[in-house]
Amino acid sequence: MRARIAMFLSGYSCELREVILSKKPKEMVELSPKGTVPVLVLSSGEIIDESLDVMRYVFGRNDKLGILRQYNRYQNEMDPIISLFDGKFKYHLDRYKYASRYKEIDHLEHREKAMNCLEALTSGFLEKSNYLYGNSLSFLDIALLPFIRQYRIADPQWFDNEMPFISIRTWLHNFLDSEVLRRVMQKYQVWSNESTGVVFP
Ligand SMILES: N[C@@H](CCC(=O)N[C@@H](CS)C(=O)NCC(=O)O)C(=O)O
Repeated sequence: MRARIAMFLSGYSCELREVILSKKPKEMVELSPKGTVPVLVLSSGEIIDESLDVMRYVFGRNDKLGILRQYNRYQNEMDPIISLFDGKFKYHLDRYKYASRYKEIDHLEHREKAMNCLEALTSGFLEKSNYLYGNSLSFLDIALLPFIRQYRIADPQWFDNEMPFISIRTWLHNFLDSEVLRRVMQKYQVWSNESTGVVFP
């Protein structure tokens, strides 16, 4: 989702090959053995298979919205928050979200621990705007919102009514209602080596 949002906003286009993670095509794993998405293959053959690197790359090619320029300026502030969410938040999110896979542990404890990470976001811009930096999606919003979306999906009723950080709730709902999300969440036919991908965006 990070990569798709970055492509959509930068206007960088690619051939998109939709995959099912439980049935990864061998062509994907041959190119990127770690078996995670996104995998961006450049025409030079270079592989970029970390979502943040894909974001940096596509915004580096076309930064018409100034998202990379702003990221470069505030990188010292944004990077520790991205690491917190890629690390600690994701760890607790997985254990909260996949309660059945982690039976022996209390998933509510993980909900709470993930929520403590959200507190790191409440002191800045969110109090005044629906975005983390200024008045539009920043690199940091794009990096974090897919995780917050997952966090809500685990228990929407709790997130929408009881989760205590109202500015986070408004921030997410603004994103859920956005044209950007609608465009990047379109469903595509699963790719096979007998089909061609689709042009995205
Ligand atoms: N650090 C990686 C993590 C990517 C990642 O874990 N992606 C998930 C999907 S959101 C995945 O491909 N999981 C592999 C699987 O479920 O088999 C990145 O941000 O690119």
